[in-house]
Amino acid sequence: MVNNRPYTACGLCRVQAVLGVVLLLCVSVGVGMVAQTKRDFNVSAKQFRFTVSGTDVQEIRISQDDLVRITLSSEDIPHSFTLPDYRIQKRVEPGRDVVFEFRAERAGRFEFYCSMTNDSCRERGMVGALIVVAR
Ligand SMILES: [Cu+2]
Repeated sequence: MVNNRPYTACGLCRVQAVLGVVLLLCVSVGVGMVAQTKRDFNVSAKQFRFTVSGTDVQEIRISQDDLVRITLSSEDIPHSFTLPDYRIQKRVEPGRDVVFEFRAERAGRFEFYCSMTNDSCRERGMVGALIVVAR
């Protein structure tokens, strides 16, 4: 019996430790799911419009803290996806899609546009908005 005591105590500690780890995992998974809503968009550039996921609206609507993944493509000439408020500047050439991700930490309406100057894309209408709805 005397010999069993340390073993029993140790077993109890182990059970508590396992429960603690399980609890910690549950909490972190739960937090992760709340904070990491993943949103996928296909942004296609063509003189002189952006097409967002097949729609004619040059808008990307998301919620704050979403993890946004954009697949950028061009249908004609080199274009860019420039979103200064999020410090994003991606250049894309036809047939060479660019994929990038960012977390929408700031809520608000932010303008994106094509910054290529040769064809004055921005002036001709390659301007859209990232709309981040506050949680
Ligand atoms: Cu352009």
